[in-house]
Amino acid sequence: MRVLVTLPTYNEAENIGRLLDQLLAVHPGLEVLVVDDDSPDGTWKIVEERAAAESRVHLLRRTHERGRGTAGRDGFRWAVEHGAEFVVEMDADFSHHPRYIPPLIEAAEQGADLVIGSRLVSGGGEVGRGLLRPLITKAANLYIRTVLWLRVRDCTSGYRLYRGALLARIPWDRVESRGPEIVQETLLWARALGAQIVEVPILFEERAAGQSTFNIRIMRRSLLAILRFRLRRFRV
Ligand SMILES: Nc1nc2c(ncn2[C@@H]2O[C@H](COP(=O)(O)OP(=O)(O)OP(=O)(O)O)[C@@H](O)[C@H]2O)c(=O)[nH]1
Ligand SMILES: [Mg+2]
Repeated sequence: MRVLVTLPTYNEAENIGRLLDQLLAVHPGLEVLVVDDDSPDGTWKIVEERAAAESRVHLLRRTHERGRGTAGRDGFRWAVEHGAEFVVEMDADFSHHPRYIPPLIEAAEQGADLVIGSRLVSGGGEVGRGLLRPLITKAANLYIRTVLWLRVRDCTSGYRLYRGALLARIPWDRVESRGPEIVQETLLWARALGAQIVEVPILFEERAAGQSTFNIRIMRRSLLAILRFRLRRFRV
């Protein structure tokens, strides 16, 4: 499998069908894995029907666990088991547009192990999100880069391509994040493994439809997780 796109989903029924159409059209060698936590709105059902008719669509339905972090981890493990060469993880709400997959792949073909779709490099940004959300993005990144000594500009972007060989070396049993802070934790594992990390610009758009899971409690938990990461050892 050359390119696998993993999509953690929770209540994305309004977006998932159209997103799958667009993703399958990006490249004939591209496959998609949806990791759904038994969404009450039936996202998994739409994907299940699609997977029955289309061999490039796969569903991992999790009924005993919920969380953006553990869903991401399970998607990556699936990708490693199935031997994917490149693994793109992205949000399923059209904030991460499929049009950026080709430039992500291009950067990986030039040698990068981890390619970040970045709002904070020249040409990148956020559109349709008012003044506050872009400001939160910038402040969160300033904090994370300072605490964790990271040189990456957009440490909170969840739109990324990982080389499968890099994912295979991450010790998933030691990955602790249950929530969105997994995005920072995988970055720290990648750094510990000596990965070549590059950023390519993306325009992050407001979600197309459905409800956001973002709230103050999640943000506070993520900010605290950063302090815990500072105190942890990421040696492999
Ligand atoms: N499997 C799974 N996916 C989740 C969970 N929480 C969020 N997601 C998915 O993770 C992605 C990002 O979540 P969003 O709710 O868009 O969070 P966000 O992007 O920080 O917030 P907005 O910018 O306001 O949309 C989306 O594809 C969600 O469906 C969860 O508990 N389990
Ligand atoms: Mg979103």
